[in-house]
Amino acid sequence: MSNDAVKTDSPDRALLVIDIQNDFTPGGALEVPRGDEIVPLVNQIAAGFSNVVQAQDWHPAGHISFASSHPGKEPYDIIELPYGPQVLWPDHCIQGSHGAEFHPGVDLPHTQLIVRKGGNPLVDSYSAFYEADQQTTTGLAGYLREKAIETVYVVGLALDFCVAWTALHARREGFATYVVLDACRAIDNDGSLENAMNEMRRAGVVFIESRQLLGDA
Ligand code: VGL
Ligand code: ZN
Repeated sequence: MSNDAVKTDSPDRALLVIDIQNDFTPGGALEVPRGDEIVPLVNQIAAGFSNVVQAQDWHPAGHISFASSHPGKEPYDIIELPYGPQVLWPDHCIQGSHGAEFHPGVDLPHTQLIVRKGGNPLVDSYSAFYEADQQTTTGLAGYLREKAIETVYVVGLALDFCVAWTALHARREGFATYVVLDACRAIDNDGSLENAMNEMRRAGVVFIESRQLLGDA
């Protein structure tokens, strides 16, 4: 590792690994194009961190974000819910299903905390910090603060949904926030990627590439 690599193993830094689950990788119910490609890189990045948190999308059957819960609606339609607009998705990441399991290539034995989200049948939760009502907390910010973590690095799926919302909420909670772009893949539905990138930039999220962490730049 060269001297200019970031010291990711310092105790005030955490890696947040978002939703690398079977349903978000090719062959899954809500596949993110080339979502599986990031798995070896994420393993390699994570090996340098002493603090690793994983997020796991974890919905009950019949979840409000599923198009199948809304007669006449199709996946990717957008509806208005009490907490705002909701993209409707294929049924995915149902609690206890194979699709909800982490991708078999994910090798993160030192993960300290797994945050399951999306369990409220009536509220979606892209972010690992807050449900889509922007109020109901998962407890993650408190966990990170109790561990005196100041900086988070975010990787995973999907860049334009769960990674972006997690990064935005990390900023809102006052964490220095980096998104490692080559360790993410996007759904990119109807401008979602460009919008997410703009929102993250506006919020002060910093975009980096994995070589800045791995030290082979
Ligand atoms: C996600 C859509 C629905 C994600 C989760 O992990 O980005 N996207 N649920
Ligand atoms: Zn979901």
